[in-house]
Amino acid sequence: MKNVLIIGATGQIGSELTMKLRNEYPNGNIVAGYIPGAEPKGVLLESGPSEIVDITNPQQIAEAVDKYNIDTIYNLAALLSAVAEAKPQLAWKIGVGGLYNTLEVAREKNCAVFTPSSIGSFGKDTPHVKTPQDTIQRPATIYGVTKVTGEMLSDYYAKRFGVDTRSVRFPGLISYVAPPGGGTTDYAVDIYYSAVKGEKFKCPLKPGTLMDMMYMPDALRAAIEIMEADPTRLVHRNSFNIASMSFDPEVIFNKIKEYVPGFEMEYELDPLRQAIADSWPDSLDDSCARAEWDWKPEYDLDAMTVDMLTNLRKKFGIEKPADCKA
Ligand code: AKB
Repeated sequence: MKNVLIIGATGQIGSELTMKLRNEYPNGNIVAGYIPGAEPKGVLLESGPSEIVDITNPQQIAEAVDKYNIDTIYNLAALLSAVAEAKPQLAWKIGVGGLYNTLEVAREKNCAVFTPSSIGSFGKDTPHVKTPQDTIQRPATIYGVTKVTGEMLSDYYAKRFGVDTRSVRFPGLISYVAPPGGGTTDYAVDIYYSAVKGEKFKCPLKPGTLMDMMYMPDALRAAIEIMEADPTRLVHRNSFNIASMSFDPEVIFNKIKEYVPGFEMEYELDPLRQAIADSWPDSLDDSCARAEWDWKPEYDLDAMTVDMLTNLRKKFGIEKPADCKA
């Protein structure tokens, strides 16, 4: 990778991935693609080039690729699961139409393409515990339908046209930098915000709802390592299970309470998010990613909790109370 276009560069993953790529590839063009209304700001704007690239507009993708001699595209444009249920047509237009536009530009201009899939690509018929790499994928959400379609279309472009498409299935991503919007796993981000602000957390999912989660630094590393992986070792491409931790609301609440003893939580269930979460795996088997490109997470729940609490306190200028350990 040298010259990289990130489509959706101001979103939850994009804003951090763009900065990491700019730090790791200082001699390349790392271009932040954004849509009007979601302009890059601050260091994201100042540290490198940015261009309006609406994924539903193939000409804008092609022009950015030509202008910066792009060799790799990170396609991060998507509506997350709960929002996608409210706008299924738009979710398809961005998730599948946008991917098609990206793959066509990549085919014509010889770019590699990363498109994240998700634990949302699985459904209720999938084995839920240690979900295998290759298994049943019959999701009931439009988000999942776009992700499975994306995995298949990306594999098709690799086999049929030789486009270097690669992907990982992200679990719920947790970060203190950009807030997520409209996901089913987002409670696991919001809970940390409540803990540092001294608020009682209203949990939208019931106890026992297990899902895979990952701290953002591991997710960013995965997105770069899969694109740098030796292609001769890859048996799979679209898309690899990756995992680092699996927990339910009680487990993350009790972990935070170890550091913030006065923290409180109550349940206020969101039926849509609960139904989606119930259809998703409890935990993924990521042994193929470990074997084919040496994937290995660095953060567990404890290390992530300390880092989240410390950085959110810094972000909001909140002093650590005397009874808190982080
Ligand atoms: C969501 O909850 O929609 C996402 C995901 C797991 O893909 N965070």
